[in-house]
Amino acid sequence: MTALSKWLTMESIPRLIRRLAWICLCLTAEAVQAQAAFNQLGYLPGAAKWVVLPAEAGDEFRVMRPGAGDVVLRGRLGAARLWAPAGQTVRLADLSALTDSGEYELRVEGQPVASRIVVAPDAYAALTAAGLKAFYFNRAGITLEARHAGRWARAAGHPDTEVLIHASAASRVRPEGTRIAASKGWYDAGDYNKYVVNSGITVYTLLAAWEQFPALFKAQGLGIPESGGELPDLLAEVLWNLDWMLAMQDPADGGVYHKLTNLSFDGNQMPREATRPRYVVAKSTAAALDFAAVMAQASRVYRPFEVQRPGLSARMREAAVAAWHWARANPGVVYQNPPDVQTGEYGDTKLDDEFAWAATELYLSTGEAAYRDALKLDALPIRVPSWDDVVGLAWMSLAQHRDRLSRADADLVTRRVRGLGDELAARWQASAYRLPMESATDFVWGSNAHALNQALMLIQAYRLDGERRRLDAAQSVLDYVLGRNPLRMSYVTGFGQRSPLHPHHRPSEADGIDAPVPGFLAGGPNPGRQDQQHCPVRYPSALPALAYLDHGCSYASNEVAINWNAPLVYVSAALQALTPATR
Ligand code: G3I
Ligand code: 9MR
Repeated sequence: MTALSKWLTMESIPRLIRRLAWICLCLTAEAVQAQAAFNQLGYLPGAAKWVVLPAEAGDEFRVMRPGAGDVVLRGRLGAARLWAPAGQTVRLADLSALTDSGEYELRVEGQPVASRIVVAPDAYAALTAAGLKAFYFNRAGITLEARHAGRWARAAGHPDTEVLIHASAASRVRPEGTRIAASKGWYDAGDYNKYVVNSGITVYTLLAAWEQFPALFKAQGLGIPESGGELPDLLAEVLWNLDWMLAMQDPADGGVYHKLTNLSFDGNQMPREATRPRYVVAKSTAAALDFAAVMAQASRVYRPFEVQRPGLSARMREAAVAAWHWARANPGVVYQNPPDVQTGEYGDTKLDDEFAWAATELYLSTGEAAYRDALKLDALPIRVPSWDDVVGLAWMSLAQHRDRLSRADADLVTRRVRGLGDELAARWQASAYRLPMESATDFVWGSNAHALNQALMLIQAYRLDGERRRLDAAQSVLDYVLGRNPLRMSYVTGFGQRSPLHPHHRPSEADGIDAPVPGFLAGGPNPGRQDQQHCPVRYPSALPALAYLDHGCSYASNEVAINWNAPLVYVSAALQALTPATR
């Protein structure tokens, strides 16, 4: 046997094809680094339009209509500067003066390839819709019909109508092994489990998008089973998860189970094939408080729909109050996986932020002074939110509902939110890449969502004072996840010229369809590379902004998750709604 045929026998053909594709991808990645990086979906006419070029680019850029010789914009590149997260020296081109809609060619001295730049008044409408539709694609317990899901139609799985009470969750009324129903909800991510803590920030962010931009969402048809029905699509989609969350509360004491899960992660299979028993596991303080916050918020959001959903708003409010009381009586129950449970932990040891957020939402929804008294506003810090640090969400709601606050509180809220906006905008301004993502600690597991949550806080500040640089900085973040990054990746499946093809998402991997389920944001570069030992290929780089692997193995850089898609929807909708038509 020749060496070649021996090698071919050892390597299965599909594996060989995958390897070759991988090599090609790496070569392409090398080549593209020498080109322009820009927002691959396009820019709104009135938006700031930054393009990043390699250090070797010449001094001048020209922009023309494709095929036409006339130069519509001419300018000089900024000085070459090092952007540490990628270890790259780059130059910036400012195309903001390009305010007429259409397609353009960007030509830069010394750069052989022209870049195609799009300016469009509805640049992010399809993205917002697809980002929301991704939640529908991740619904548990429902068949996705072809008329809604297209080629990603699939059979129902995980009905969760008979979930077991795990030993860690046992009570007198519900001993170990009791069966309860806790159906519906969204799968958390690439796995099929459902976690209350992560549902908290996710539901909040989507309902906040509704509270802030109702007109945009009222006009939107997502093509989900509820479309054309009694509720706007966004509220119908979110209710799918709220219904599940309500079932995670123990009616006996108001406590909330931390998660609904298998004992270990399902394999790479479709929902219908994954039939192992599921459990609700231990109550926790974080779950109770996140639940209380979200139910309080939902009770005010769904209140105008009393006719369509009689009693729903009141039920949510009561559920929120009961969970709050449980948390006050059990203030330090930190979740840790019991020894026989190996799925996502979402453990959180710092609970001050959850208490502040829940008190805030309860105060805004009930107006009761006791909740305001529980909120130590003067001493409350403000930070960019994440699943385990939700204090920023309290500030966001307070800013949105300033009219329900005392004058002194309203002034304090304005100062603090603007203060964080100043900090993020200053980082953006000083950055070689025009991004608030600067330090290694920004590039965490789910770094793309961290970037978008920075944008979300910038937008809160912009809504308070209209300072343009805050909006421009938020735009830069969306540009970053849509292609203005050193890998020139649009990190949203199905969107842009180069997007993730192999997200760590069980349906995308197991459905036999080449294209991944669309509209999902990949977690993004993560120098922690916690999955390297489970991957057959190496990460191309350990540098913070380059540590990304478009491979199904890479749950630490290429998974999808509901709490990552929510800020994508929020930021994309906010920029679409807030960006002035002209500069
Ligand atoms: O809390 C420490 C902090 O003190 C320290 O400074 C920092 C330094 O890296 O690390 C912090 O801990 C990190 C933790 O998230 C909290 O942010 C860990 O390093 C990091 O590994 C951990 O990542 C989480 C990951 O699960 C592993 O637990 C992600 O945030 C979280 O998004 C991810 O969530 C998973 C679910 O468990 C299961 N479903 C999929 C989902 C997405 O991958
Ligand atoms: O698929 C799991 C993913 O959803 C989680 O985010 C990740 C971290 O908890 O874990 C993944 O499961 C992996 C497990 O942790 C280790 N063995 C390989 C599994 C993925 O194939």
